Amino acid sequence: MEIKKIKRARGVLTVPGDKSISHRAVMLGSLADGVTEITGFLPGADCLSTIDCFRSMGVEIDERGDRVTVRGNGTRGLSKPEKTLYTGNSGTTTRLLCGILSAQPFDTEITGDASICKRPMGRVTKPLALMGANIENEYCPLYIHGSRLHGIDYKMPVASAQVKTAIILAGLYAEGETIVREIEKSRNHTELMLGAMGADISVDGLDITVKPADKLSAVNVVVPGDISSAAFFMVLGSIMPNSEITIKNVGTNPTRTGIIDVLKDMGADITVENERVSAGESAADITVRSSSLRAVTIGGDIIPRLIDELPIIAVAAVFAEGKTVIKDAQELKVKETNRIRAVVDEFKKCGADITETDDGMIINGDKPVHGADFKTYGDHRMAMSLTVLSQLADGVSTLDDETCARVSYPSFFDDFYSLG
Ligand code: SPQ
Repeated sequence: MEIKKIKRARGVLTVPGDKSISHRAVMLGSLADGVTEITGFLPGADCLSTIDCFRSMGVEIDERGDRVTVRGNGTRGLSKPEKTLYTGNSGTTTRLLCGILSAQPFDTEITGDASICKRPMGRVTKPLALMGANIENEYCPLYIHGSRLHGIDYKMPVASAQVKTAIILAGLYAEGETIVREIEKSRNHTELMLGAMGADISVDGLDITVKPADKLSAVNVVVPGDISSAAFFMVLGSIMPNSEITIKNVGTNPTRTGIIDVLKDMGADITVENERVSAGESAADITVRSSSLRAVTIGGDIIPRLIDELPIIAVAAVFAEGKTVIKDAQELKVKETNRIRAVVDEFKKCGADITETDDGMIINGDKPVHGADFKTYGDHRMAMSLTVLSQLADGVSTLDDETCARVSYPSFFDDFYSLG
């Protein structure tokens, strides 16, 4: 597909619901007693995979675009699926399911697409095995034999919300208390939602303690817009001359707002207004106007707060004056594709001065860049980052496969072209 150029980037947008919160609302709603009404749900391919998996286990879920009703079966009410659970492209679905399924009184199989089959699952199966879980394989397909679990005290080797959440979910079923100790704070949507549903969960700095739960109480979930989707427009609006983009109702949970901090450090003109909080999740309207960006160094404990935004932050760095260093981001290698290698290889095609490092990349910005024929590697965040890069580069660019954007942002191209 050729990326058509928009003449300006001005307007007001609402991005679709937060992917991480949408997954958790379906999963925890399925395990709760009562009816969970979800508004602002993300009807992207990944969250639809989560719905399919829970339907296969007997949960009644009515999906009407961004409104979803989940009639929970209770913590002990899932039934054995008739066939292998298919998680598509979704790491979140696959890893979080491992935590829940390892404690069920039945066996299950999980698999996903070619990308999922290459993503490491040992990071969840190993701590779950310490709890007594019996999961065959460290890559999909996974064979999960339902087992009796016991609590553990686990220090996480990586900063990962998916690993943390898989252990917490297993902890709901385990005998005794489960403690997860993070090395850096990762997104905390699970902790907030479980707390709202009445689970006995407490957080002390980087340590989370969860006790077994016989019952979770359904709550209605209002999902804010996904800051990871808003990020594409925050970067576009910062760089394109004469831009002014307002993105309404964006989730601003502090475990997710690293992109705002970094863009502000780069000199971006960003305002965050009308902040409000619902069930512990904050949301606000974000306005971004054109500015001149300067290079920064990004590393350390901010990385988990912006891990999914690093490809679009790399686009910002291409147009920023000076040398941007992204470090401590080796987790990017195990996403939908190796996002360090993919960003470096693709950005080089348009003339960007970018070098791969062991744990990130170095970008010498503010050099002329031209259009190119880009590959997305079937990765939604690559497709959308390359679209913004194509818009800002001189000349014509194409993407080999833009359809993967629907994993997290089905209306991305409509919203993008609506600005021009
Ligand atoms: O679900 P999936 O495929 O892992 O999606 C990604 C993404 O870019 O959308 C990562 F590839 O987001 C993860 C994120 O990187 C979603 C997530 C979550 O909802 O818990 C946590 C992060 O992953 P991790 O490995 O750091 O826990």
